[in-house]
Amino acid sequence: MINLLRSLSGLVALVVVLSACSPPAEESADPSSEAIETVTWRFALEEVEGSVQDAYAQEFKRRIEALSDGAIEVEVYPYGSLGTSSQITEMLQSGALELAFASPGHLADAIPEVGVFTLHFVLSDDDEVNRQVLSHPDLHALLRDPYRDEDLELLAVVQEGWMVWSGNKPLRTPADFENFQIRTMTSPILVESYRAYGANPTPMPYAEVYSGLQLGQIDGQVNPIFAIEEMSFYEEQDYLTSGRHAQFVATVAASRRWFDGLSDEQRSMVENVRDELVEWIDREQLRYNAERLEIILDEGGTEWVELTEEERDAFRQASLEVRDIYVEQAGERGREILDTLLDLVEQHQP
Ligand code: 6CS
Repeated sequence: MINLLRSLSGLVALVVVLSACSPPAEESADPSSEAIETVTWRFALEEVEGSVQDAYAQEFKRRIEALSDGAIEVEVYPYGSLGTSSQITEMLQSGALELAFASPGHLADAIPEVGVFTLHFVLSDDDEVNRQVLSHPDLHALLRDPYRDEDLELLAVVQEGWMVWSGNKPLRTPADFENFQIRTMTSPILVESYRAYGANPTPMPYAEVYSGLQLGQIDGQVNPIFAIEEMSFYEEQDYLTSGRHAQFVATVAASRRWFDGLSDEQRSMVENVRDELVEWIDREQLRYNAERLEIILDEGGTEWVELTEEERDAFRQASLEVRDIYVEQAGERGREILDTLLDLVEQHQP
């Protein structure tokens, strides 16, 4: 953790290094071979090595490098090597990076419309339905302009697992959240979701959560299981409560200028790999979350609490008013995105 913070404080130096990087095209140094043009695509993560985002980026890298016969090299930058989620997004917008994960929980600061993915009880309880909905072209078509308005190109929307609340008590009812200081990601709409339960939401960057728990600055936090394990949050908490209130949804975005400058062949390569990875990453995230829960429970000291349907319903009712706040923040485009998302979920239910 200390290393992570230290790396974050080195951000300025790294930005300088990245912006001073040679322009993407390089010539092969081998004079005997025909000059092969190679380009480097930089892909930044909001999660550490071994995470779901890392699995995605490593597989993207493997497939792009193989398909391009080595003409394209993908460099993956895990969380800690560049900066916070918001700083990574700024680097993508300015073209200092080509590709990055951008989670709505942070990105909705810049693109309020994408805050739809932070609303509670909007998606299906069924992972397969959610996968189909989140990759649906109708949804992507509506999100495209909000991303492009911010100099980004939306490539993929990925579910990384059910959000789980951690704390030193079980969180079975909205009353249990009364004055509970819960760390949230930084977007304003997420804060509203927890205000609706009576909690005291405290937005902060991912890198500060562990020390926040350790120092008692926050009572709990919310994340998918794989993240709670790999960031060691569970070590500081006695209970994990699963209300299946929302998936952790991330988006993969590209620099708009870079994407527009790709050749037709490169663009279809990116889009084909993106499409192939929809099912691949969903299988991986399910496996990651199941395995990491076992690790946490085997270690002892953390109790797993699953809400009943009746308990979930109390949260569902309390969450509904936040949809109106979302529409106030995201406007007409937001309303259309929310209605489309709800319709798609309905249509895909088995
Ligand atoms: O809680 C967060 O801030 C982060 N959680 C995950 C699982 N991924 C990235 C995000 O920044």
